[in-house]
Amino acid sequence: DPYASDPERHPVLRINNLKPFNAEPPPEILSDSYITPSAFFFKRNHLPVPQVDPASYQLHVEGIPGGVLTLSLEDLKTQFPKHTVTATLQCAGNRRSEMNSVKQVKGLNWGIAAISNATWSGAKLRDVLLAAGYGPDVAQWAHHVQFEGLDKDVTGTTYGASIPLNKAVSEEGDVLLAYEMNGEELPADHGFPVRVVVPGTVGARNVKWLGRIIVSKDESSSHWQQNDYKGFSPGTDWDTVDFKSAPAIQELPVQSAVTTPADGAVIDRSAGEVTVKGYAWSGGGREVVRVDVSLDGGKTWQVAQLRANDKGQPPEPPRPPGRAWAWKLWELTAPLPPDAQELEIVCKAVDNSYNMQPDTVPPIWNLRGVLSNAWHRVKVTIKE
Ligand code: MTE
Ligand code: MO
Repeated sequence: DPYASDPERHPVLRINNLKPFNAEPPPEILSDSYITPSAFFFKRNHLPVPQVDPASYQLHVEGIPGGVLTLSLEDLKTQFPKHTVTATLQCAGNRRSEMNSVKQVKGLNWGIAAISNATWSGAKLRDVLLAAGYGPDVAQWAHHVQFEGLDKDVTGTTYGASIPLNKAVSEEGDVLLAYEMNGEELPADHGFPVRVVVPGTVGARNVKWLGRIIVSKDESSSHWQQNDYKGFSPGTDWDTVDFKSAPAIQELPVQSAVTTPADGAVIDRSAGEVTVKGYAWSGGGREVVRVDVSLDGGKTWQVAQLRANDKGQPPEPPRPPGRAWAWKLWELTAPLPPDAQELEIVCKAVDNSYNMQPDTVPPIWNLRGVLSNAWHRVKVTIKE
């Protein structure tokens, strides 16, 4: 069993698939803390977790004329300045179950918690590429930076993905070769000893157990870059889909969801009020500037309070424009409407480009169930 050496996991995680391991925390845990503890951070593995010996680990940087740069873990830690970035990771399939309930899609049936927030520390990819000889001459012909994981399928094929070169080399891109998560060495499930963290970019490009970096003219030729993680029209089905016709997902659209109360919860009338909590985030470093909450299915709205810190901790320092990589948690406490027996709680977020979430799923439905970001709706009943 290639999965026999997979690490232990926290029992509270909701398992979507055991081998490979895919799991998300109960939603209310996400809004309990701004920084998601690593044990509760969602886990999305396509393959068995590789066992990597940190003492003999090597990272190869290829594709730049002049040769291959090979770094040990020690080299990565000592030859480059250490940077720390707080960044939210979201799987392209987060909230896929809501698409599934409109019409069947292919993929893991994620709820609303295939998203989490952590602090990541490591070397900047930019610094490593410069050390490998990256310069304006390379920018003439190179367009992408590919990443290969050390996790392999039975045929020996590794997990792989790529990002645009601009994102990788930009001073403002904040792409890390991370060896720490939340102040400790990376857990096995999250890519020990080194993973790429591409802030603002879909989870799939944040390659774990990083083995090779390749500066290239072309995107990664991996299955996950070419024939997966792409968006299509609601009218496209498996007979007509042409994966070459759509770009690989990189930045994700604006997103939010209600983490508590849970769908189907019962609230006592005597409580007099209801507190609604959730998360909101947008891709590409776009900052969430507002979250609107409705208790009546979207007829009337109130503005939620946003928070970018853990209670008792100082708030995250304001991010330069375009570099808001981390989510906002939000909260709204409102009196229970006197006549209602039932509430349909809805949330929607707005980012600083004034992008907003679509109100329903059908117009954004797609056969792979990715990019699911319609208004999130939760029904609760009021007990007299
Ligand atoms: N990297 C490798 N090497 N293998 C993988 O299976 N899964 C990707 C990405 N990086 C994956 C990977 C996907 S689809 C997601 S959503 C994120 O890792 C999940 O990161 P996490 O498990 O740390 O939450
Ligand atoms: Mo993912």
